[in-house]
Amino acid sequence: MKNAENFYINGAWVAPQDGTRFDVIDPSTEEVVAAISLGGEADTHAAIAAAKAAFPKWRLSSKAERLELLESILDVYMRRSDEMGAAISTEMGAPIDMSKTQQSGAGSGHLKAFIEAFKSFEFEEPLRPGEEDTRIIHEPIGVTALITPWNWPMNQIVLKVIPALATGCTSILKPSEQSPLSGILFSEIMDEAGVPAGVYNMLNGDGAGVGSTLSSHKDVDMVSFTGSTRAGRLITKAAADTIKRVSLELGGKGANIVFADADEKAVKQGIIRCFNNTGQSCNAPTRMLVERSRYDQAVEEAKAAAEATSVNAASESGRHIGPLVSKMQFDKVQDLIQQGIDEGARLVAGGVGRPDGLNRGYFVKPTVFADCNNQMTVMREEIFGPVLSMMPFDSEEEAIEIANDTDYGLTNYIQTTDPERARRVARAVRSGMVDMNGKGRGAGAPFGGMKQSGNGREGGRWGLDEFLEVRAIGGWPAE
Ligand code: TXE
Repeated sequence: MKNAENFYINGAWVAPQDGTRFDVIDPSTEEVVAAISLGGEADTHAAIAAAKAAFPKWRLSSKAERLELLESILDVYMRRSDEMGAAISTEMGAPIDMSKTQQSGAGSGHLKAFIEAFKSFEFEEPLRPGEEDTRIIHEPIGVTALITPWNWPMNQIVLKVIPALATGCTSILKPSEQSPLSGILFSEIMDEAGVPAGVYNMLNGDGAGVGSTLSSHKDVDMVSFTGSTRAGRLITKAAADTIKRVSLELGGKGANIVFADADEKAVKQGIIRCFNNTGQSCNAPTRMLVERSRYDQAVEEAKAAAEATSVNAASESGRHIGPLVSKMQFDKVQDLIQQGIDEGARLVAGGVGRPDGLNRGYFVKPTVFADCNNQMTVMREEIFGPVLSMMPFDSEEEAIEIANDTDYGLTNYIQTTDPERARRVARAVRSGMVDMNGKGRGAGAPFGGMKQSGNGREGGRWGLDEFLEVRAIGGWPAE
């Protein structure tokens, strides 16, 4: 990749001023596939200065001009979408076919949804009909720092960069150091699409260096972050002195409540959903709560589905799950599986160690624990691997109580054929999102969590709102 060691600042690819070298490792082979640079203070300050200088003009750009740019980004993105899928597959281990469809497709899907939301978004409006003399103006917040993770790299990058651009903000993207190749490719797409100099900037770096400098800098008006709850706390603290806006999308520990009357495929679909992307999704349904009369059968179904899940290198085509992203995540997941065993959860599939025949790469066995209780570590911590934890429940009230007994509140799942109960339970569980009976939410629906899962909402018109200040002006002269 030709720009791997450079940063995209002020409309040009520039060599780092005080960067250090960092190896990108293919998690399927553990081999170094590229070298990038991690920026230092001088690089970060240069990116912030470029975004600050570009803001006064970009803030005043017209809606038509911005729409034209968004459409041009979509065109270039679609042309390079397969290349994007390949880059993501190499850097974080998503199987190539899945990466081209789901990983890269998430980026184009969000882009399209933002374009639609943007077209109908009113940046100025009266307070209410008949009160035209109070004008409400939605204005860009200013310079934004966008810090993204490695698990769905393009999903997260598009969810932040595009609304920042569309609302008239300028931005500095810091992709995860674990998945920098897709961020570099995305910056090439932005450049090719004609984004004005300084309006969008990108530099690689780690959290402690570039991430914390961006978070604490007085010229950055907002940080939008997706990643661990741990890093979310550090960012919030680093940002506190400057009173900037901090929008967070953090971890999750979603419950999947399976009632006895659920569709017969509910358990199998729950496993597929939990293991997708090798379990590295903040909204994965990782706690399966099953009504007691169906529980034993569900455990058997889960065991069979886990054993039927194939694991293979990211470069292989076909339907399988790939490795975890890094040695660190591999070690973390192995420890958590061992902890599940030590705390007395019943291991029904998988377990510690690599799957047979895969001696290199960060591969994990698809694992199912049964007979858990909600105090066990495997029920409380976000594991971020292909690990499902199951427990039975006796009543609707108990299921809701278990689902809500968590520090997280991102997504919950409900499986029932009783529409009354579906509505009742959906209202009772405390999470930003609920998916029922295998159906997803529509394009552009708001994505985000409650409690320690975060405080922001991304996607569609809600994603645009995040990057806007709301101003109220009284005595607005009639037009
Ligand atoms: O994430 P980090 P890690 C969860 C998941 C996973 C765990 C650890 O449970 O097992 O986090 O993953 C930047 N200031 N999620 O350690 O550290 C970092 O450079 C500023 C959930 O890889 O949060 C990268 O760009 N930035 C999640 C980004 O944060 C900092 C997605 C994510 O890295 C920083 C990923 C700091 N002090 C992991 N420290 C989700 N919500 O989907 C780190 N970063």
